[in-house]
Amino acid sequence: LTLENSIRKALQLGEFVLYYQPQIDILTGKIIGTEALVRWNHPTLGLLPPAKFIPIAEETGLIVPLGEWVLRTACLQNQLWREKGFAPMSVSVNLSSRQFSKHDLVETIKEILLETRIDPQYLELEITESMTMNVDVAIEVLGKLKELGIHLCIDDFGTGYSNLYYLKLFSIDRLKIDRSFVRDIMTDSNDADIVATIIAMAHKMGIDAIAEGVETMDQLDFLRSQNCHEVQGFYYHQPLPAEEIEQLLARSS
Ligand code: G
Ligand code: G
Ligand code: MN
Ligand code: NA
Repeated sequence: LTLENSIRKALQLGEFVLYYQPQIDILTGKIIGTEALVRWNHPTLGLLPPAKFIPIAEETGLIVPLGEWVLRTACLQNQLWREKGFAPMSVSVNLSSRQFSKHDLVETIKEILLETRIDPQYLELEITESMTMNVDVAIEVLGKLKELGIHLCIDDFGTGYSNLYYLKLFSIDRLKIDRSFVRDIMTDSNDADIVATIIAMAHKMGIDAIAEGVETMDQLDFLRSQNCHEVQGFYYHQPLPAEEIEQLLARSS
């Protein structure tokens, strides 16, 4: 069996699973959202990280059905938590450029919103600047997605070459500061300056900033001092299965 066929079969057999990494408001300590991160619960190889199958899924186009499954599952789970009475929180879903070139992305998302009854403002799509997409198509598609009321986030902010161009072109709600900058905040003054400047720029533009890869209290203190109050990282939580997120929510409510 080729890896391509294995992925196709795994989709049919329901072997993919979503983990969710909490996003925390450091002022309240509360979970304000999660990022959905896919894993493959492989029958013989165990739990496989995205790096093992997303690149092939992208090459073969299987990212389209897989991505649709991720979107539907993440929205359904988020709405389920809402209906169980937990405080509303957002769910962020990573999008590959291949999903953009597929013309019915907007229709698919419309269907998923209706079907899962998630309030669109609680769905955030994470796009990266490395996404090699046609700018005209992107403007059109992202514009239509915004009209649906969902939110857009630039992932890995700072690592691509056209970050600022994206901010200019698209109506972005949030940017996620790449963890490579956060990692060395305390030891590299260039990284500290870059992070501080990204946060200030975001605020000036009315865009939220979230820092990813936060692992230490020092990093947290620095971010707080720069008025960045949304963080994601091992300092708080690793990506967790839905059941464990639910336990966290139950404990904090
Ligand atoms: O889960 P992990 O922490 O190993 O994630 C590694 C990367 O895999 C993430 O940075 C993200 O870009 C990618 N990834 C995870 N889940 C998805 C998904 O559902 N779709 C796409 N396109 N990428 C994902
Ligand atoms: O940004 P992207 O969508 O690529 O990223 C999510 C990835 O980042 C996941 O693979 C997740 O496991 C990883 N991650 C999340 N928090 C941390 C952290 O605090 N430190 C490190 N090193 N990686 C993290
Ligand atoms: Mn991401
Ligand atoms: Na990232």
